[in-house]
Amino acid sequence: MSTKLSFALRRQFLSAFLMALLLTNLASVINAQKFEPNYDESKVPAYDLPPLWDDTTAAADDFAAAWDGRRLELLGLFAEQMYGQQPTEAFQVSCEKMESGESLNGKALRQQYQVNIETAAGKHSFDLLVYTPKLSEGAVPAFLGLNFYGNHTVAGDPEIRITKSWCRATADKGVVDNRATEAGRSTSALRWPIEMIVDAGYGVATVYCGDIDPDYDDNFQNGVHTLFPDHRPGPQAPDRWGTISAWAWGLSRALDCLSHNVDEVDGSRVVVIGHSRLGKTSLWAGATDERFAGAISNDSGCGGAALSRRAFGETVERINTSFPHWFCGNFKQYNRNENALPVDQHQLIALLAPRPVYVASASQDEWADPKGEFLAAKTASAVYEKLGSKPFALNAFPQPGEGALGTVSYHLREGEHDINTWDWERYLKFMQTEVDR
Ligand code: GTR
Repeated sequence: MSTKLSFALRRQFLSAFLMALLLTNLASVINAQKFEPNYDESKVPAYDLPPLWDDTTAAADDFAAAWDGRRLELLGLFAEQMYGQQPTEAFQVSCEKMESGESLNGKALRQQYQVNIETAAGKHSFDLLVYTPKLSEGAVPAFLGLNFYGNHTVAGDPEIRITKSWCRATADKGVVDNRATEAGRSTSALRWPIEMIVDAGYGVATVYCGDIDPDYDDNFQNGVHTLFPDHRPGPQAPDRWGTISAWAWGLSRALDCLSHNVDEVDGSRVVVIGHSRLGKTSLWAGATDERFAGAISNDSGCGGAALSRRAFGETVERINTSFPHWFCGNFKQYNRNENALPVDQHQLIALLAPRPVYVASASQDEWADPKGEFLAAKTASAVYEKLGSKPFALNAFPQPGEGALGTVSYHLREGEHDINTWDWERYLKFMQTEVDR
């Protein structure tokens, strides 16, 4: 081939390539522009919520016994249509103490464990960081929650092990080339008021979510998914477990360790807590694992506490597009088709009953649909009432800065999408009045 001809070909190839690139970019710009969140209450579509229970359950002499059956049915639907099925294959968990020491001027005991999970396919480990009050007699109730950027971000103790897992690139969390560094230490401490929790007499334990399953779409080739290659194999399996389900399953393995290996924590009084995507996870963990004594969902929004059918702020289509790995393939059928969903999030909250549950929103966090979160909690409370709890204390959506404690608790913090001391003060009261009694 002459040099001239090959040059022309290359030029042709280059312009075709550039055109393709332009079109792809254009498509994603159009896609991104196409989504206009609805923040207008009058434009919320008409909807009927799927019932908490059916007529047979309602007519049963023993509601609690009938609810057990209905609960399993709903749990199955959520697993199949939304979060994906967790594996049922055998696995082993071991919990190795890696480090311990005093913290907070001797007020707290810090412990670090490596939780190892083994199956025929291999081994996967993650770090569990635990703080408990130093002077407490016996085992204490504790909060367990995932964190976004590594255990070393929640407190300043230089002994906290730095994760080697992939981290989302965020400069102010000290992440360099998707890896955590020393610079990230204590950068999320405002979200984890450890001293306040320990002073109240409780423990707090955390795991980096990315140590369980990295938060990006890779067709589930990493994290705990790799331990179960035969479980819904192939990315096309419509009920393959998504990342939220994997995180929730990891929280259960952390609970295995807290219950069996950490003497300072009372495994029967561990409340699972999470903010935002990790709040979606805390609800699903509490639903799938009845050993959790309660659950707290902070600003969890779409796919968490907010009713999908309201399509207010973030919608099913939007979340499935931005985060295709969070839910299972089946959930994509409900993009712009929420009314076809056989479940909605009030039923997810009801799966916690009769265990205490706390749903919290923030007044400026419209993307997460505070009112949809409130309505889901209020609606779910009917199951709690049937099972013997006092009625939900709020008749109407509260003003910013207000809320009410109960077996189903709710508050609307004034401010943005976040979790802060104001939220935690209420979670501590919830722990005192609803769990530690
Ligand atoms: C957003 C997402 C929300 C929420 C949030 C978070 O981008 O749309 O559903 O999960 O992230 O986790 O911070």
